[in-house]
Amino acid sequence: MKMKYSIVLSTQPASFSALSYQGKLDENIRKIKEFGYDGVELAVRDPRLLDLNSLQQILQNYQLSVPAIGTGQVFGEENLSFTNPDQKIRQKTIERIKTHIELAEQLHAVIIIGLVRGKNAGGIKKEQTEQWLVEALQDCAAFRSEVKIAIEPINRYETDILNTVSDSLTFLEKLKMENVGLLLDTFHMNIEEPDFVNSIIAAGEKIFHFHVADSNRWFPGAGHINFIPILKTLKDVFYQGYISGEMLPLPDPDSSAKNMLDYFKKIDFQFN
Ligand code: LER
Ligand code: MN
Repeated sequence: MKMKYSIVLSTQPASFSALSYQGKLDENIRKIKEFGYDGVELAVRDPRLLDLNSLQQILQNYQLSVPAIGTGQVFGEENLSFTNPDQKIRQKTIERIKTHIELAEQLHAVIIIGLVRGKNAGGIKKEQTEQWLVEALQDCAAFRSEVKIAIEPINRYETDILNTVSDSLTFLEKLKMENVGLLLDTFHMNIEEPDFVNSIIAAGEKIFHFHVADSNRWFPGAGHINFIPILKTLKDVFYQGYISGEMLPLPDPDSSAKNMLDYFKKIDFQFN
């Protein structure tokens, strides 16, 4: 089985550092295609600012799909989250994410729930925070049951809600929504998981999307993560989705993008 690869492009300039490309959709999507990627993951702050027709035209011209849509900028740039103690902000966040879900429906993409879940706020019980998160995700998941939503376990330095695969799987059991699964990211896994292989096996068919970056968040091959067992285990659990590069654009965006694909080409042939 040939793995499919994608890389992150932010549809607008943003402050998050692990973005390979920002803006200039036509030019950047053309490059991503030329490098040999199968898809482009879009990071979108506000879908209403996107010209969907022209985006679809560009995607069609270069024959690239959109495996996933990132939503972290909703929190990073606007401080909106599902667990803000202010009910109006929680509601505004749900409404915004529903516009992402409508976009995902058009593009057949998975919706990523990363930092938009927020953080535990001072003076609020953790059970309350979790309940707000459950309610928000149930609302969003029921809005379009055919759109998959992927919760990303994120390392402890970025949030204190759902850091590990194990906690996130327990959370999914509470949520009871078939169209909600997980996004595993090797950068976060390297910090939080006891073992890459066992965590991928535990998540199994709940893995809806997969981010890669090496231990230093550079392209795979630039740090000390061993991607060979990771790739092998994704194949063993019959992962059908994309391997998506969410990495620092270093030493420069194009070298990083090319190096990631060269690296995976080198290790992927071993399993075919
Ligand atoms: C987003 O996919 C991610 O991995 C987080 O580090 C966002 O800060
Ligand atoms: Mn990620």
